[in-house]
Amino acid sequence: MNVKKFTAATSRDALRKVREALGPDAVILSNRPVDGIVEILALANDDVASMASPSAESGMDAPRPSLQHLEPVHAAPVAPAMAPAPQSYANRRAPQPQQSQTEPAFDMAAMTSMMTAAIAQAKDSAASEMSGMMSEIRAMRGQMETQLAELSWGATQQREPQKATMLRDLLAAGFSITLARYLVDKMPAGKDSAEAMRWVKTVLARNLTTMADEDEMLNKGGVFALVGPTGVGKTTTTAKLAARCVMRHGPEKLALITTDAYRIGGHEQLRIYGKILGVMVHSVKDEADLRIALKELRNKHTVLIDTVGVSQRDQMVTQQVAMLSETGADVKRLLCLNATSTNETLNEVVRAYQGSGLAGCIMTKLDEAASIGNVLDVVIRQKLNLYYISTGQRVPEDLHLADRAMLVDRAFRSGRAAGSELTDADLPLLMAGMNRNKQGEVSLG
Ligand SMILES: Nc1nc2c(ncn2[C@@H]2O[C@H](COP(=O)(O)OP(=O)(O)OP(=O)(O)O)[C@@H](O)[C@H]2O)c(=O)[nH]1
Ligand SMILES: [Mg+2]
Repeated sequence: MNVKKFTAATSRDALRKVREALGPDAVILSNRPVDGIVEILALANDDVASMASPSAESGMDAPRPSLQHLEPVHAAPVAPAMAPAPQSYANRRAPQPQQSQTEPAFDMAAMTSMMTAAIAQAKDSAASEMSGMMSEIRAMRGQMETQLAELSWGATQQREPQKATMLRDLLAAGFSITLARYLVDKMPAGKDSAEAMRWVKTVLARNLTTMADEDEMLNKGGVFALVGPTGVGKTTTTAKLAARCVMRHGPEKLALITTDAYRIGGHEQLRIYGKILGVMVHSVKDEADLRIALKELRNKHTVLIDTVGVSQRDQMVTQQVAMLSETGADVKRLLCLNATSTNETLNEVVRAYQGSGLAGCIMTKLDEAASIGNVLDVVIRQKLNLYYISTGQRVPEDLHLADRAMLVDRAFRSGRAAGSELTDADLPLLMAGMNRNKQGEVSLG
């Protein structure tokens, strides 16, 4: 193999020299400016061809650097357009030429490209190592937080066992971990279990807002819409409320509206109740209809709107909220909360139906609920005004005013929810888990 060096003032001149000496098929090994002139290292095409069978020329022991490392033409700062004819590039892919010991520039080029490749590889592996380390650190941090929380709860259990008992009772009653923990954290130390229970019940009852005065509500009247997911008892509760209004003011002062115009027989249920009570039932199908109906009925003392049930996960909820808010009348929305639903579902329901603000809520199906801490929790934390509770299907008997102390008492009497199977050993774990996926904040008075 015979690597030759050519120098000239310009690349064009240097290439011309290469062509003259080695022919048009010469292979350019490097092309770079050196001290203001251009230096080209080139190989005759015949030499490259002979390298295809290196043993014939240089023997088996000769070192064979890969030709890929010897491709400085593109890397060189001189324009590649100046390189020779394309067929010669193909030849540069011929396997393993012998390295010339007499040409130091040859080694430099190989070294440079090897170093560039090595640096790029090192950068890649450093980046992936770093991200691996970061996720390990995160995992370790999570574990440490969990263990610290476990330890801290373990210590609390030892130091103040009545706090742990109280926590278990709250969870057993169906209250959320967030609220249970908040209460236990705030509970003054040194109470025995009876005192602790009294304290918790007092705080819960104090933070449960109920309709201040039914007489005032019934006497004042207005437009009320019962809203909520499907089957929670809106129509039944509307009928119960209608009966209460009729008993107070007679049937003429009341009007009933149903927005259930498209389900087969949708409005029939309310119509039957209306017939029994002697109250007209109006059926509306859209916002325009509702506007007209409310305008016509503006002389009524009370108007009750029974809405069609919409899942809290349905986009229709937003439309319904808008429909009721833009009627021109002051429509107070009362959300029916099914006491048998889970805490998470009820929170979702409130969020979906909140809109620009709910006037209040009605707890339904309390008779069917195994524990009622879940629904009390939502009413307390979302600071909803609890108008009534519904305890059965009978119209009008099964609708009652909400008695705060009675409801809180009942929560602890019947409470056999998820927390009921918890043991002392489970509590630290539960608290630690909660630490990691922090739920909504609580603020009670
Ligand atoms: N046990 C019990 N059942 C109730 C209560 N309230 C309503 N129901 C029953 O629940 C079922 C559904 O009640 P509806 O009043 O039709 O419910 P809705 O919210 O109007 O339902 P949709 O209009 O379909 O969304 C009926 O069988 C009611 O009798 C209650 O407080 N306790
Ligand atoms: Mg209904």
